[in-house]
Amino acid sequence: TPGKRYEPELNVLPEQAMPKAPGAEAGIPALTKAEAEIANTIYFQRCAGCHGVLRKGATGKPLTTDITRNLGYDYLKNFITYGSPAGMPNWGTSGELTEPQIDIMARYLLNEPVAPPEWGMKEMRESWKVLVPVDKRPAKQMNKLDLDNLFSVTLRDKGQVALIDGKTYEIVKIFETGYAVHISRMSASGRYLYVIGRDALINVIDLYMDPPAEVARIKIGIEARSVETSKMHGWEDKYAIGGAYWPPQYVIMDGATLEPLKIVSTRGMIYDEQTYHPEPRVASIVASHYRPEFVVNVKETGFIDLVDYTDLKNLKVTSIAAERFLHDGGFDKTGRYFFVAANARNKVAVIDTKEGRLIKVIETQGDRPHPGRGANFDTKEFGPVWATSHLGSEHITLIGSDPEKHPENAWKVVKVLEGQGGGSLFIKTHPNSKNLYVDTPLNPEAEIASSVAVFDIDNLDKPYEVLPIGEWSGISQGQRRVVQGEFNKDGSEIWFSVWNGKEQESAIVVVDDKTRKLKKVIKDPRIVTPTGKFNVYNTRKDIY
Ligand code: DHE
Repeated sequence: TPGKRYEPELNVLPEQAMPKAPGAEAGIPALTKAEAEIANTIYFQRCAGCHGVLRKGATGKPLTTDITRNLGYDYLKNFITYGSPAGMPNWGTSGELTEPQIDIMARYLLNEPVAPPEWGMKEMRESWKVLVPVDKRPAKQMNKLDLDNLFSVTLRDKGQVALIDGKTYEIVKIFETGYAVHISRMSASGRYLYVIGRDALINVIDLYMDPPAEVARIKIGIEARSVETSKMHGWEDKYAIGGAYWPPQYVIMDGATLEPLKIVSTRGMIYDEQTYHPEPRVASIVASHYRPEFVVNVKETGFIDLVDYTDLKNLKVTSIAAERFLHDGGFDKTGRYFFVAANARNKVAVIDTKEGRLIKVIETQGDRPHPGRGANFDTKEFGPVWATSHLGSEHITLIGSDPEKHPENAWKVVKVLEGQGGGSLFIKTHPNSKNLYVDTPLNPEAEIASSVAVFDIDNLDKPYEVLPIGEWSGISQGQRRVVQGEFNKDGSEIWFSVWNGKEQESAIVVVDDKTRKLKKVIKDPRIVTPTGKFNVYNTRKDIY
């Protein structure tokens, strides 16, 4: 139905995506149709992000039946229950999956994966809804908010984002979004806020309205992680782009209405061995400031596609062979060079977005780099650097990023720091800050997961200070994972999420950057499972 609303509670796989009751092969335990539906939903919610819909593996190991049938039912059941030090969560002992659910999942993995359906223009247009037409929207900002200092905060397990005022710390408004909503990105002008859920639902919020309101939405696939908007001078706010995990594709849309204009499949050959991959998922996307192009990172095939949006009919895509398992990344401080982590390859690829070419693929000397957007700062010794922390080790890698004034250091690992441990996801600083903050939310030690390490940028050899953010939150129950620092507009404060279980209290802890002391704890019963935070100004200007 055209304009159908996609409510968060409907955010399980659509009916047609459910696998048929698998035909029992000799010795392979079958699932009833009801069990297959449960398994498919759990797989989508918990497993597909790392293992892929077709189970060919990426961040997680491949789980195709040639492998799972060798491992056998008991092994799979134990593995799901207890997890592994290599990063597989302990779904059973953590209480997130019950024993009957684990039994179903172990049997499910012994059966062939069933590909969910495709999602083309017809499905996109049916899901597309303009809630406020462009001519009914205000011509200028109608509210009194300091738009540039708002934060869009992911309330992960609620399928919502909270708009929080950066000065008063008040919640301005809460918006319903897609399932396990993932990231927020801003249009170049700062007017439109785009949010994408794991179920590939994109909502666009008009910050000029009083109060800010959702103005359009679309579902661009069945699973997705990334959304971005055109930022080139002359093209501000014109286009949005969404990248999907399933089907593996990206779509260019009208920026104001989300009308889908052009869908491009990413299926194709792996960059080096040149064998076909059926599920090359779209990971991070950034918008070039130097050319009218989107930089689209394709995970499994290892291509970085520079998508020229000036002529959608005669679409020009520069496909750069980089490295497999591209994931997240960000610009250097000039906005010209883009660094992206190929995390399962321990590498970072650097692109020159002005010249549209690969500069180098660099080994990071740590295990699975995971920068978020990374951190840019000037060092006395090496000049400007871009830095990443790692998922699998304590290393923080600094890469020289100034080929003009410091050519001897450019695109080289100039220094490796040691932080609190592995399990880091995000690293952050700000042009006005002298501190480098490193989180470790996935570290198995509760104390490390609930604190951050701060390095002194002017004296990187000085031991880091540990900020006990979890303790500062005043919350005593739960896991208190501290995740993703995000600065306010002027760089005087950094906000951290204290990410707890859905039924437990969570918080946002604001740290004064100069003194590294606690400034404010934002608590509200509506702040459930906060994770990513996106300051409007820093996000639209790519400041990090
Ligand atoms: Fe993310 C960014 C994918 C799990 C919080 N995450 C990204 C990006 C990708 C991605 C491709 C880059 C988007 C861009 O810049 O265009 N994330 C994935 C996964 O596939 C993965 C590993 C597993 C999954 O099943 O989804 C995953 N991510 C998580 C989480 O569990 C996190 C910690 C909590 C949550 O909210 O789900 C999480 N991811 C984030 C955040 C960003 C992000 C906060 C943006 C960081 C930024 O500063 O830009």
